[in-house]
Amino acid sequence: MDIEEPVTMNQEGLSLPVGDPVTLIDGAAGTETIDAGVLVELYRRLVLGRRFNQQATALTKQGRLAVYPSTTGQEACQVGAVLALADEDWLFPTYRDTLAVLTRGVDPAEVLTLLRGDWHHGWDPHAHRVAPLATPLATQTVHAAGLARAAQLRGDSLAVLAMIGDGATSEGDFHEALNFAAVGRSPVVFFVQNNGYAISVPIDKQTAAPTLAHKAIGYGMPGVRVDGNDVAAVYETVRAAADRARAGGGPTLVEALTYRVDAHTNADDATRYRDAEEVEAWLRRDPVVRMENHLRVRGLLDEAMVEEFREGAERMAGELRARLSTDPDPDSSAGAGADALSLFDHVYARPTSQLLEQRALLARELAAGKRAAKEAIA
Ligand SMILES: Cc1ncc(C[n+]2csc(CCOP(=O)(O)OP(=O)(O)O)c2C)c(N)n1
Ligand SMILES: [Mg+2]
Repeated sequence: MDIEEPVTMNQEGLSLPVGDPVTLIDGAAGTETIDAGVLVELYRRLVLGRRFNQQATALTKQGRLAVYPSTTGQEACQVGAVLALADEDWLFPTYRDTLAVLTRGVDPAEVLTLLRGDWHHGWDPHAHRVAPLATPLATQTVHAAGLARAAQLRGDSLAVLAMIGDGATSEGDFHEALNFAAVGRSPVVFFVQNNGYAISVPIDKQTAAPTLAHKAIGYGMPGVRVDGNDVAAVYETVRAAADRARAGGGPTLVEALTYRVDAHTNADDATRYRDAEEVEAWLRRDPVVRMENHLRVRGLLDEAMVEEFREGAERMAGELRARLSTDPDPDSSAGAGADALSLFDHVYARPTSQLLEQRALLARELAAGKRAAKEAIA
């Protein structure tokens, strides 16, 4: 059977993402088109991010954090993509994107609230236009596409950055979100951090596509590959995609090539599924060192600035350690007047009978617990 006429696409001029990923800091293009102040700020944020990861990992060892998915090695992705956003834009992060949330301006202790094991996620999403960290894979992509569509219908000019891992691109939600955003030409930047693994599953077991960026073409949006360990390249690529989105050009899929230097979380042993040489090779492409070297060669960074940024990161880490080393009171963590029963407050606008039953059960348990404690003291 002959294949008939080619299908007419709604989008003109889409081409497959072939060739090398976008690289600026040690590529031919260079960083001259980016403001020097922005470049230095990108580096300062990388230094803060590296220290934030070290501190959060230490807090898991002290039992102060329940779990921490480290972004060591992926700092350029999270810093570059978020600094590329405008104030009016929205960010939809995953559990791995704590540094992205920090870079958006959320208080460091609030960033870690969920990972501390609290029942709420810590910050007001509207204050910085940052949605909660999504643990169920790819669910944030449909929320992002929905918010972008709503903004379009209301006539608000903004872009939405939906962050996602390589493994999560196999979820149905990812497909639905890309399709929905492309059909509506909604202002979304889908930003995949391809760090090579979904826990122990390597990327070649995840997809048969030549690259993750190729998937964009099937939905009718551009797909771009970028060096995810080059903070300037990530910044420029996401900035261009977000500008395009705000101008009505529709969504873009960006695949950033990076590496998760630490294990999946503190509960994982990565030596069981990858060898030391692979890790070493990526350490030679460390995003913080690469940017530092680049800025020094360009004469934009000196020893005093490096020292100042390190001291700033040290102060942030010290304050974070102090704040997370106090014992949280589980009955008042949601603020004044809140207690364990407030768990039931935000489930439904009108609680179901089962929920009311469960609430009453917990209320009886709590009262019995208090009585028992009083008797023990008496
Ligand atoms: C719907 C769903 N299925 C399974 C999981 C369990 N899970 C947590 S992280 C993870 C791997 C995700 O890998 P990737 O998307 O590459 O992100 P990374 O952790 O590498 O940043 C899996 C399978 C989950 N959280 N949600
Ligand atoms: Mg991954």
